[in-house]
Amino acid sequence: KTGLTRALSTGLAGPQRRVLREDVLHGLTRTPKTLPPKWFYDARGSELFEEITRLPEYYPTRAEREILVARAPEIAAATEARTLVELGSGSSEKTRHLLDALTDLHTYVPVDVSESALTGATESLLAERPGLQVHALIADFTAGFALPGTPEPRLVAFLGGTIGNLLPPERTAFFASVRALLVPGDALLLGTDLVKDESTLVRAYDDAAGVTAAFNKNVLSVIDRELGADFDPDDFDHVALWNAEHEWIEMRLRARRPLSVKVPGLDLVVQFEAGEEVRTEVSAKFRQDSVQTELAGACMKLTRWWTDETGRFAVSLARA
Ligand code: AVJ
Repeated sequence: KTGLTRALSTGLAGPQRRVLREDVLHGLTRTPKTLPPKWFYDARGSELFEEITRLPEYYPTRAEREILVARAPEIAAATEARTLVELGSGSSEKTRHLLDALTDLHTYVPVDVSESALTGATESLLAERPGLQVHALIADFTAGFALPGTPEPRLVAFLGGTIGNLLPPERTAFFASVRALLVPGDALLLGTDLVKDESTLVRAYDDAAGVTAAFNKNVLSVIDRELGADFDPDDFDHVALWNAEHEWIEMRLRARRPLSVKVPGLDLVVQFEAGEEVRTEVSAKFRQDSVQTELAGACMKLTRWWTDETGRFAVSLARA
């Protein structure tokens, strides 16, 4: 039996819709305009992301999988985890390598904002691992959250490089709330994409097949559906660029012409000048010293650092 808190539905439930309204109102009335990346992931957006992970240009998923396959036994030996909490679990595909290696595992807690991704992942896991307790949580872990009481030691995994989608102050708050979940013996397993040459990075976020462009524009469809807006995704171009100062990739949507977009759910009309951009995502890239410094800032110690063969991506283990 899973802990899914409510049945499947196509739209957002009350509290989530309220947060979307606040995010869109705040983001589209400021200069420059922004939208938070978490709203990419409705059912369609989650599918598009899965498609991105199979693109030749998008290396992070394969690089991280290589690390997990090679290091899962070491991770299991180092943590002896009885509970695995996975933040932003998505389809939980990469988690299988961990689950297979964690022989003492009693409970798996996938946490995600995407209900559709959670439901699918949970159902297939229950079939594969009978006896494993699964408590799926639909939650925005960037907002801070509590965990069900589960056996220790616990391993909190935050993989995929999703930490890079948080802005620096959000990362600080996130690491503090993770630290607050950990008791002695627990650990954090963190996946981070690494700084590398600009063209490799930009191609990973601007693929030839246009899947990332469709993923980026999907946030407009979410706002259309949930808030009754009349965004036409064809009015925008997908932009991916490397911000060398902050060492992050930015995705933006650039208006092709002057636009006036109605958002009835917010009683709002949003004006765009031709060429005006909305920043929809940052994806920060890290170095070993920046990871270590950020963990230390939240009173955690980096205890292991693994990269793939070519040094594109890292998985870290940290302790309270
Ligand atoms: C896996 C969520 C971190 O930032 O690389 C993929 C999301 N955005 N292509 C990333 C994403 C554009 C992805 N995360």
